Amino acid sequence: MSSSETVQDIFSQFNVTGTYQAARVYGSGHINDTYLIQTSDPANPDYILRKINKYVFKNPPALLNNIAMVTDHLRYKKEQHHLEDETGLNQILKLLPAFSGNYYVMDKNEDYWSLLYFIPDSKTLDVVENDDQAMEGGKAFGNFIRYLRDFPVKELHISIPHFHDLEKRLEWFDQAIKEAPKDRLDRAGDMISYLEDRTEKMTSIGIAGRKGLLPLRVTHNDTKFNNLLLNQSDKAICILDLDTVMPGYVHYDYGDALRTIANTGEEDDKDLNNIRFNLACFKAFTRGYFNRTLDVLTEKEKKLLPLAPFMMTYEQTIRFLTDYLQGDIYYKTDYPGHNLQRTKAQLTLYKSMESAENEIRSYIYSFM
Ligand code: ADP
Ligand code: GN1
Ligand code: MG
Repeated sequence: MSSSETVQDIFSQFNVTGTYQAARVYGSGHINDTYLIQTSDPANPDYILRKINKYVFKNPPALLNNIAMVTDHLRYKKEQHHLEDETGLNQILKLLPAFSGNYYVMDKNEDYWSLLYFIPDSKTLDVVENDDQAMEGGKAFGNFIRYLRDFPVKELHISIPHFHDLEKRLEWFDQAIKEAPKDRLDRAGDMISYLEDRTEKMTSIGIAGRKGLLPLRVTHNDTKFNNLLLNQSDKAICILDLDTVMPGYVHYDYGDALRTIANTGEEDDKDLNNIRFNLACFKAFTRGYFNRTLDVLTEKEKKLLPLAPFMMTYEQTIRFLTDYLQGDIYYKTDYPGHNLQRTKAQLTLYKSMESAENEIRSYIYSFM
């Protein structure tokens, strides 16, 4: 946004009801800039205005078209099957048009902005508080897979190439290691060799996919818990942050959700002692997920599910460490060394998963 252009100016270019009253920065996302726009008359809705990060998303209009197609499909399913009370589908995000007719406004800096209704009386949580919330997460993200299983997946634009392509991410990681300044490399210490020792196992899902052994589905690809809106009674009412909806494997969504939902600590916890893999939340999430997907998934998909939380936590560790080695160019950070702390926290979670590996596998397989 140029200095002369304000959030209010951007908002005024959308064709919606309500008079602008105030704006404030909202949420704890790491990529985009999110604002809550309050309107003056309580009879009118409030709005969420989002500036899409153009360094991360190279083609925002195509990304918004993905969101429009996927949300239209979910709305159609909801009406056709009377799914008003279905977990996660109580509300479906609705992109709002600008006066131009587009689902975006482009500012003078060529940044793209999109607008949604703000869903009132709701909350998002960075850390799960109890098993019931974890189960809601499982049902909601399971329903996402369920009700998009007949969507023509090839019509989706690839918003971020190689997003969950771990083999490619490992190449970028190697490159970052070669080019990193010595002080940053030293601080990564023995984490690098720990990660390198596990590449073969961690890339096996991606390789099975590449061989055509797994169906490409419409996946959310960013199923962390704060991308799920809960109401005040802890019911999951809306799946948020659809920017990364792309073709993918179910393991991305199942695994990435557990990365936050089954973590007793914060994603970037400063006290690593707070971090453990939470088996009770893992089980509750898995029960909810299977409740909505067991009849949808193939045998091969199910067989590989126990690896998914490992793969996604491992991938996130690699991503945070790559960003640290590259000088913090991708994720928003709150302090120097934030990405290093995130790396340590994710690796701690990964190690805790390793000590629960047998229980993870036997619980998942007990449903088959
Ligand atoms: P980011 O890509 O930066 O993570 P999100 O779309 O996840 O952006 O939005 C950030 C936060 O804003 C969410 O975690 C949630 O708390 C809040 N939020 C986003 N959309 C809505 C909405 N339509 N209604 C209410 N809160 C929302
Ligand atoms: C980012 O936008 P946000 O905060 O929901 C990232 C995810 C990471 C996550 C880690 C487009 O998600 O892939 O898993 O941070 N989104 C993108 O917290 O890179
Ligand atoms: Mg988000």
